[in-house]
Amino acid sequence: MVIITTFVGPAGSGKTSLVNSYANWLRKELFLRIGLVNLDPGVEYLPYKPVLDIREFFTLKEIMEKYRLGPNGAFLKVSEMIIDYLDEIFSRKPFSSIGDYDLILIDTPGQMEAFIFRPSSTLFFRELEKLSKHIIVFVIDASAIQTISDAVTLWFLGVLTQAKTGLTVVPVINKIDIASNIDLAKLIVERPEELFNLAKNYSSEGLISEVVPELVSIALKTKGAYRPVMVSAERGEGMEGLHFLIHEAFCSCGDLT
Ligand SMILES: Nc1nc2c(ncn2[C@@H]2O[C@H](COP(=O)(O)OP(=O)(O)OP(=O)(O)O)[C@@H](O)[C@H]2O)c(=O)[nH]1
Ligand SMILES: [Mg+2]
Repeated sequence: MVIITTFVGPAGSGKTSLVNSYANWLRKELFLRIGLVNLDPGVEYLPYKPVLDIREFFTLKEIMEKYRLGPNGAFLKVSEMIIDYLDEIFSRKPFSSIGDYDLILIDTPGQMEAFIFRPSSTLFFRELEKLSKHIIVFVIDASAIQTISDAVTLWFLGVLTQAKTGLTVVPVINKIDIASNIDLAKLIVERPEELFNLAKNYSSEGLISEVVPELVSIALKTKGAYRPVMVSAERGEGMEGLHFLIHEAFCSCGDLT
């Protein structure tokens, strides 16, 4: 059964770089057949060659010009247009011939809220589910984590993604080569329970010191028993761990036969 993995995460977290590094690793080390899909109409440069590229249908620039929108408005329009193009998208490779692939990796638009937290992702993922089991890798930028609230809020975005999609969502820490606070970033995937105690003693004033521990306790309830994975997409490090994680998550949300 083909493994379908969608890479989601805040703008610039390294989704595109990770799709590229992971695909290269899978081809080189495991000789697997990989189908790459780019759903980001705003990307100018792609380091990989997609089988399906949303820019064949429209680009962000075209939408901005046609509808006289700024980049964020255009991303919202893109969300609607992905729904309009669903039949077209799913009639193309790799989706039209998934038996030709071992893994399909999907790179998503930079503005995650304009896709994941809109109705379009529900409809898109519903179509994907008809083809195979599907999991989400939530990419967290280690260089964006300096404080406990940075760590907790980024982790929580992944939890919200799980709540919105109902899919298995596994967090992966990227950019470990330039992490600001590597120990804090590590806690998210290694020992998130410890974040609760840290958050309770968080010295920040007011509401935030009450809210952060609450967020941690909610996030802990959704935590799966997955291996901790930290990668550097830039250096191609940690790809084996990422592969085992995806395999494990896939097996636990469906069988591999
Ligand atoms: N140092 C370092 N830089 C990275 C790593 N992964 C990505 N980057 C850099 O981070 C920037 C954003 O990377 P992308 O792969 O485009 O991130 P993205 O999430 O696809 O970005 P959007 O699609 O625009 O949201 C680029 O300059 C990358 O070179 C990493 O592991 N280490
Ligand atoms: Mg990208």
